[in-house]
Amino acid sequence: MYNHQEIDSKWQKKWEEEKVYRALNPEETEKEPFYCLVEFPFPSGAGLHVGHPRSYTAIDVIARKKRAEGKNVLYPMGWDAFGLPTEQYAIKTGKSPAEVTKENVDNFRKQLKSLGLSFDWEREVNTTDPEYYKWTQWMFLEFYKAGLAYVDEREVWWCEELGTVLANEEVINGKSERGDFPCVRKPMRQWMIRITDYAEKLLDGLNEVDFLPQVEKQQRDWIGRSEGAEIEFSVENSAEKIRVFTTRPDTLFGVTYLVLAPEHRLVQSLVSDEQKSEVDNYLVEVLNKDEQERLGNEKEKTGVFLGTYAVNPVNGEKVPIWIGDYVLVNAGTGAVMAVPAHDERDFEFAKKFDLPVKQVIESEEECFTESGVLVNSGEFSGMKSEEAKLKIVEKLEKEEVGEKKISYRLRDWVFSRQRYWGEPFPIVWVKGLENFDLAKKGEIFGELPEKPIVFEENGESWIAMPVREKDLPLKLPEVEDYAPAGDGKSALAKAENWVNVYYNLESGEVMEAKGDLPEGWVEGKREIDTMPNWAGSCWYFLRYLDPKNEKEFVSKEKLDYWMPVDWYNGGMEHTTLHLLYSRFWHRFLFDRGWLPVAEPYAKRTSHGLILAEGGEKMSKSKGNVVNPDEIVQEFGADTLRVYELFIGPFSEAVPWSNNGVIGVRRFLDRVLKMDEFLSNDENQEVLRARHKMVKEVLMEIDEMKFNVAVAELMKFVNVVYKEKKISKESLLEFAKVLDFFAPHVANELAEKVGFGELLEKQNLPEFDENLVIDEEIEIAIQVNGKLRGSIKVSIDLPREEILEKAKNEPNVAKFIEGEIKKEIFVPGKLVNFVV
Ligand code: ANZ
Repeated sequence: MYNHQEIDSKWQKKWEEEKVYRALNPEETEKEPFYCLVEFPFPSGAGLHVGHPRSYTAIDVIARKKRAEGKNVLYPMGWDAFGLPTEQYAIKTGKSPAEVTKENVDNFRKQLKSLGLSFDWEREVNTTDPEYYKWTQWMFLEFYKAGLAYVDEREVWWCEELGTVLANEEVINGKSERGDFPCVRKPMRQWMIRITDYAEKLLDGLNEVDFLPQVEKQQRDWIGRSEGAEIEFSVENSAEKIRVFTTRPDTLFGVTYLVLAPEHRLVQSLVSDEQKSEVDNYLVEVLNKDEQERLGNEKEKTGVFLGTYAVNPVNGEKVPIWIGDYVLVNAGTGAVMAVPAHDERDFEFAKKFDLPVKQVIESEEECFTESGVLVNSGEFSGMKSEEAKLKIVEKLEKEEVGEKKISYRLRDWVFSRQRYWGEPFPIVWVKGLENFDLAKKGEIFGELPEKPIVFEENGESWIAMPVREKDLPLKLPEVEDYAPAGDGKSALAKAENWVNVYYNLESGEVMEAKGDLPEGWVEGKREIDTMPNWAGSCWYFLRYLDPKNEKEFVSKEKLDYWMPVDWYNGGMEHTTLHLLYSRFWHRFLFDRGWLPVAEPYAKRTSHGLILAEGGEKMSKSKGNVVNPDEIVQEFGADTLRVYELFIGPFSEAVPWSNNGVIGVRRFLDRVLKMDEFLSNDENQEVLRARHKMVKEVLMEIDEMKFNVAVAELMKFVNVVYKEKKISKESLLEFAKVLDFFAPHVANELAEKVGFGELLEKQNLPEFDENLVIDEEIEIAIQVNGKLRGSIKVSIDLPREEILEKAKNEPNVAKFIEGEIKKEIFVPGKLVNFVV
């Protein structure tokens, strides 16, 4: 048993002394850059979780291999440290969130350092550092100037009892997680960012990058582009018009009713007197559900008749108008034309409320949702859907009751939080615009939004003015108590000296509102919402390039050298939000001329979760969380590292196993005793096994098959133990590969046989193709006795796998499409399929 504590700290100290993981700046090197990135963690009070190192060790292997290939590797780490849990902890304990964050970060850093990960710690960033969020604020002002930031009323969860706004994850089935009090949806003024303007660019960008297929698909689905039409229905005995969005204008003749979202702005003006009380009752019930509850697929659809009728523009037919919870106010136009014969949601609704079903696409089925040939559709009957879509929309366009339309599922980004622990908006709301000389604004502030951002409250109108760039960062003020101020406002509202200011419209200067309002100044209030913690994580990978730059968020030279990120690994749970937001943010800054490339990440991969022993999710409440510190304490860093790589296919969710951990530790103990077999002459079996191992492992690293790579290392060690002989050269070549996975043990082993340098400074081990191939044989493949191809396989490949490979050989596959009657296998020579 080796002494892991001694060995771990010994090598960690050497790496630090020799700065082997330091990424060189472009002016210091001729080497090509390689930028690999993992999602930086939120430094929670609970410390590191065994899930974190799965991604970190995997990309550490990649980083180490790339260094050995001669690349200048950047592998950085930092902290995404704003957020709710820290604020809540601060509220409970009375400590300031900044203090809590510092403690948590120190702990996380110590934990990560104990794993021997090859991060360049000189580039650490922290989103809560004012020198960092200064630039987040500066970037927000870019959105503001470009007209992509605006304010709007949006619904948030509100808990009367707690007197606070709650985040989605704090509300469970309409009750507060804390205290179990009822919560309601309440509209509040929010900052919004117009990400929807970028829907097309974000889709196009996906063609330029190499993302895991399911990641790319999720991005596309989230943006949700659909082509269709907007169609206008008039309302009987009313001047109102109802616009619907549909992807199936070819089914327009099959409309038997319309459905509006309960929040649709026309509901109150369309409801008939007889239906009014029923509708109002329904609204109370449904408006307190959030989108997820309403959309749940298995959920029974609900709705009520408004008592009024609309007119189908294509045939003048009269159809009833309903409201229903399956129609979302924020999608399309918030109203649908229901075609129960060809849409399942409409069909379900029609069955439940006994509404007519009218077939307009030929089919035997009751509800047929595909394209087809039109029937019962007047002059369009007999046309195919594709043609009818064009023709019907053409007709509607001519009559000015409809038009082609592309709709997106993507919504604008709600960019405010009613929280203390976030970036303050660099915005002052000012009153007294009578004195505002609009002509001068450009001289003082540079660019301002074309349309001023105005907010009306209690009959007063406020306009959003920027804090000057030279006054950034706008720091979070200290407050006594971090609990929300009630009324939906964050604790920032309590910092009155900070909130209430005078604003100088001549110079943009801001000062505390003390004494009488001086001439030339207007009253102002600082924005008391803060940014969501997605903001800081949208651009952290840029700051790593130049973390101490005080003049720019990153220098141009550094951007030109490093960007884009070559390889970004992160959780599948971040595919739709973080990945999309950060691509958007980056693309926007690119359009503003600040960045050299449009897409930030050339490649994106994803890892699976680590589950508890029984296959459940690890969670504090179940008491099944494995603490990585304990594993490192008891077994050493390399055991944890190798175990996390060996645990299973990288992209899949896998359960933890303590036996597995012990097995890995045994393997490492065996490794450290391999010097006992040191011999002057080379054993041919070991030599061959070594070349093969090197070849396979290097390949498997690139394919992220880390578990298979570890198995290759184990296989090699078994051969050495069997032959009881290994040359110094072979042992060092093995150590170089092992260094990617278990760097402490690898360096120790190399030192034991007299190697005087760090393995981290070595080049990639080489392999001799001849020595690898020797172990392979060629197998001829016949179908019905005729030669159709051949495959190369390793000598020890089992029969089943050879047959499988043979069947998949393209030229063979086409001859064996039917049933295979017989498989003839002549070991080492040929396979014959009889079909
Ligand atoms: C009539 C129709 C007939 C439809 C048919 C489909 C099939 P995607 O592709 O997801 O964008 N829809 C439109 N707005 C909606 C809203 N606010 N809430 C819920 N559903 C809405 O879906 C577009 C289709 O979803 C639209 O096309 C509309 O139903 C419905 F045989 O219109 B369709």
